[in-house]
Amino acid sequence: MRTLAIFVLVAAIMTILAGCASSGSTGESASTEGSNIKIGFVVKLAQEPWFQTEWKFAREAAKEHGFQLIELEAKDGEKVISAIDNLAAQGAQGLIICTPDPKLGPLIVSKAKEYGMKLLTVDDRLEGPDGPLTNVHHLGISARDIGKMVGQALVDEMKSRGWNMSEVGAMALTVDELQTARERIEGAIEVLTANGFPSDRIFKTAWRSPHNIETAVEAASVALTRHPGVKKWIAFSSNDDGVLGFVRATESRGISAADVIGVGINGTSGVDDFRKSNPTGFFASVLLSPRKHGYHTAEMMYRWIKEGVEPPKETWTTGILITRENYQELMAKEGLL
Ligand code: FCA
Repeated sequence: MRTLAIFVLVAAIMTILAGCASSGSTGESASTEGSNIKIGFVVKLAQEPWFQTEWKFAREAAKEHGFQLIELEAKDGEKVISAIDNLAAQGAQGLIICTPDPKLGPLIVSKAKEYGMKLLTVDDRLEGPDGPLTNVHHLGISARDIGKMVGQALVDEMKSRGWNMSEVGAMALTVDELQTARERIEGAIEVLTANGFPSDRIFKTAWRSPHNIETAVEAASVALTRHPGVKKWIAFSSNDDGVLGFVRATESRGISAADVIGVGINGTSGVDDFRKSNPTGFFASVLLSPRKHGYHTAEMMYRWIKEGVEPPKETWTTGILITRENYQELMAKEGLL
């Protein structure tokens, strides 16, 4: 009896150890037998639901085509270097990356070249001293158009609430070092001002890295303190998290959700507010397509390595507006619920 108990215990420990070993820290997904194609997918901020969702779809492509996906996070230049070295050591032939800093462009290009890895950037474009590195294959969003959608959604909702624009404050949490973020903000401002929103009531506030909800709350709180007289707010940023930070900051100051209209971009974080039983100041988001950014990029890289099919130099994706009224249907269509 005692021997049997020890045997069961040892077997249980071995099972646990085997489980730990197979869920290695790089988060590799299973590969089909025989396939030796390995693709690294490096993102700048793994805690952000957007990047989790990109990975999830990339994993689907890996499963379907039978290649190995290696998921890594790189929050700064040093991490980018070690991630690429790590991928090379594992024999990866392709690198898909959303860089933590576009200025790392020349370094990333030369590292990929050194290891003979094919390179595809996603979301954030690499930059050199003279601007975007347009000869690196890239898939990103049509940032200015999506920014315009944000602006239009804000205008429409101000109208439907009967707000007088001259009494409203517009808060923009900005990431000026990132081209796609700049264009999103510019697009929104263009539509707001074209519809008569006073430009001197648009308050831009820098959102520092890491760009998560906490840092957005900090930036927004400071900015709110500077404008105590503003009673009604609209808010926009480069993504959902910036707007969610602003909304949380208004809540902690007791500003009513009825006096806040926030419109985000991504959909993947903002959806949490739509799920709350009472509406918050997070009114809408432009839902992007993480399937295209994750599955499609991984598949393009796979075909490039396997069949020599070069992806298009540039791919620009679009978005659709979601609110708490329609998000379930629209996100389900994207395979997101
Ligand atoms: C940038 C943003 C992300 C997402 C992506 C498409 O990387 O930081 O939140 O919007 O573009």
